[in-house]
Amino acid sequence: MNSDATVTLALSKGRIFDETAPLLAAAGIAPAQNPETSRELIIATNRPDVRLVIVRASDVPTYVQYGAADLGIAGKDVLYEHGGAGLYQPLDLGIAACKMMVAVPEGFDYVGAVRQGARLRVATKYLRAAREHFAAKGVHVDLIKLYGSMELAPLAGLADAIVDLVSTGNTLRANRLRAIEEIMPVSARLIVNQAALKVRRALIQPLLESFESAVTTHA
Ligand code: PRT
Ligand code: MG
Repeated sequence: MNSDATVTLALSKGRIFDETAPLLAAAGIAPAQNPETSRELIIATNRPDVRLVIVRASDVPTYVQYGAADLGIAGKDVLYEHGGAGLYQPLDLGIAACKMMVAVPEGFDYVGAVRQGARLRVATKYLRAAREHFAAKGVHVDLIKLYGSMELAPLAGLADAIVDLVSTGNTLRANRLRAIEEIMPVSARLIVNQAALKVRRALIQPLLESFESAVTTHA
């Protein structure tokens, strides 16, 4: 864990940072640099006791789990795959909202294939959520792990179906896919290292409270 006088918050660039910025402002935290344009990965703030570390979205829970960051902001999709060990999840921030869904090509008879007990090939970066979803429904699947552009997999003949996040639905439509089942609603959560919360409660607790009131007033 880092020094007792500083709190480190792990964030990813892009939509998480964009949608967190108003919550940081409401908590009186102003980043010294814009992580979207800066090459620095550790970003100071106007508050000497708060700094940001900029990491890949899927790495946020890992930084917080091991105490390299005290707090972090991560999507429920990412937290579900991580498993949540060592993490306290006190607050749904309600930002970066979308749904994790199963999608298939427009012409694909998913219901018919399932009824016949076909073994479906499903491409996804969300192996755990997908495995549990299909197991609960008794659908036989071979999961294919991808790291990006799941939408391409059915078009290129790699898979029959995908599990991916959907917000506007534009990406699915542009690739002639349709969403057929919702796996879970997704939004970003505040996560806290359990040990850090005990050791640095005096610093962390007020931050939790200002995030909480920022969320309630923005909601
Ligand atoms: O980009 P990188 O591989 O580093 O990581 P990442 O893609 O996980 O990060 P980022 O910044 O893209 O997403 C961070 C978090 O935002 C995710 O973990 C989700 O919790 C949340 N989020 C909310 C989304 C979306 N909405 C979303 N629509 N993440 C991704 N998408 C993608 C989706 O995968 C699909 O490709 O947007 C596309 C669909 O969008 P629509 O609007 O066309 O439906
Ligand atoms: Mg991305």
